[in-house]
Amino acid sequence: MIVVYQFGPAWGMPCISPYVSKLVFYLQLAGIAYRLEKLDLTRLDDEAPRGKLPYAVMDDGTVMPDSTEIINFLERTGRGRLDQGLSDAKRADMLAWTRLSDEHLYWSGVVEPRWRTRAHFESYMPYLAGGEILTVETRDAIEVFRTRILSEFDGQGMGRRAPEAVLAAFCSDIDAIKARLQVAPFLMGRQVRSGDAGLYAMLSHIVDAPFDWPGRHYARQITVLQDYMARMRELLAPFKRDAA
Ligand SMILES: N[C@@H](CCC(=O)N[C@@H](CS)C(=O)NCC(=O)O)C(=O)O
Repeated sequence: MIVVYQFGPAWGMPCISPYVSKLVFYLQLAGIAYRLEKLDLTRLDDEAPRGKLPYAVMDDGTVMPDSTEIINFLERTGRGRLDQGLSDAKRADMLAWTRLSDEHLYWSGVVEPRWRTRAHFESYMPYLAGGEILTVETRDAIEVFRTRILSEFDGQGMGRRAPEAVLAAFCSDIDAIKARLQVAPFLMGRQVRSGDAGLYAMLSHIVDAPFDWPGRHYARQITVLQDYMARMRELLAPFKRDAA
């Protein structure tokens, strides 16, 4: 059984991390057995191979980082078959959408509202503490982690934009996703594929997580997105046990 390391569940999702949620959704859709293990922030650098979650311990004991790398490995080795039959061109398209979601939308749609906005960050802290009481020491450790994430935000470049420019970048990504989903029920067509696990995870972390900001309102009023999310929720409903 694959062991997936995560922070902890929240808001009806398997984890407060969209990348962990993505991997869990993929494993559920692909019918691959897994178990979740909690890892708290203070152990991240010592235990997670790249200091990030998720990472997974595979059946043979191999430790693998990165949601996309784990999914690609499972598909390549035939453990997962969600992408079976996709042409090389379709695979290339799916990779581009995955990069848009993981490497761009994440920063504008998750980090901006959750980590940069002080009031939201205060309400996020208990989740980062894994539901434990917030002691002075825990708060301090979480504040250090915030500085680290905001420095990555800055390094990526999104964090150097003014809030209005972040919102504009966010809305263009959402508009592109809307245009894509207008022509097919799932990201790559009529069938659910591995890319849907990531896209749906990112969208629910934007729409269903309780961080109220203009981007969330923008995404919430798009019917095409709502319909897509409802389709994905229905597919994932039988596995709801791992959600908070
Ligand atoms: N490319 C990685 C991204 C993972 C990632 O950034 N995870 C965040 C949680 S949402 C994290 O652990 N961040 C810690 C850090 O960046 O220091 C993946 O797809 O797994």
